[in-house]
Amino acid sequence: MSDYTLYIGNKNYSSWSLRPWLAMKVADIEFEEKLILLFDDDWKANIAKVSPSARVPVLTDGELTIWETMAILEYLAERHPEKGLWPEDREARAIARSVSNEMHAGFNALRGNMPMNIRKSHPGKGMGAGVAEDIARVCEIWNDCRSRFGQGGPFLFGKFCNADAMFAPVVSRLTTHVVELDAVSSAYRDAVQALPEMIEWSDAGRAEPWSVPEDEID
Ligand SMILES: N[C@@H](CCC(=O)N[C@@H](CS)C(=O)NCC(=O)O)C(=O)O
Repeated sequence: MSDYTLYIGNKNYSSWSLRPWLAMKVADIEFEEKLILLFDDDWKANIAKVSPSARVPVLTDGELTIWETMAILEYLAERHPEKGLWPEDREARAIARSVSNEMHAGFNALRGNMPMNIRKSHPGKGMGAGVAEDIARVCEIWNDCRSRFGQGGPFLFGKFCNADAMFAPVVSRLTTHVVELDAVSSAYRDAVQALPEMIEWSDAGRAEPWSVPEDEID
């Protein structure tokens, strides 16, 4: 029986929650999942009980509480070295951490203008100021990682790792907004979307009954 509990937000919208959830599922790390509904009447009270930052995701390991997505992914990689959550090769691992942290810290135009909304299709919407530049940089990262490190599989560093978990919500946003991508980037997007665990999350998101006005752009 696992000691892990992962607190997540609504699957249709919660891009940050998707990241550790997907990493744990693909790595086959057992955990209990608890949903905290985003922005409903009890949101603030419920989140305050589990999250020091009042945000999801939060991972608990017994008595230990870990928040912030990168900290959770680093903790999992440290606790489960055999799962390959970071690439084995030192240089590849350094670049995987670089692109993951770049994702974590940036791409504000893309994130603000194209919120994750799995059940919707918004072709042509969301191209606000700075979005094209953010998408170009995402595609540059994907092309660079695929050509330098992607020989062993369809993901950024070949085999699925934390860097793919970090970019999974971007894949979802670009799908919702039907953004045209170069050949390498669209093949990578399709590989992420074809993961059974990504399909499981997306199906669950589509089936959720809740609509969150804060995360809707129309
Ligand atoms: N820097 C945080 C961001 C987490 C975050 O913003 N989560 C959103 C849900 S996807 C949230 O909890 N929003 C609630 C709020 O902003 O009050 C992380 O890396 O985990």
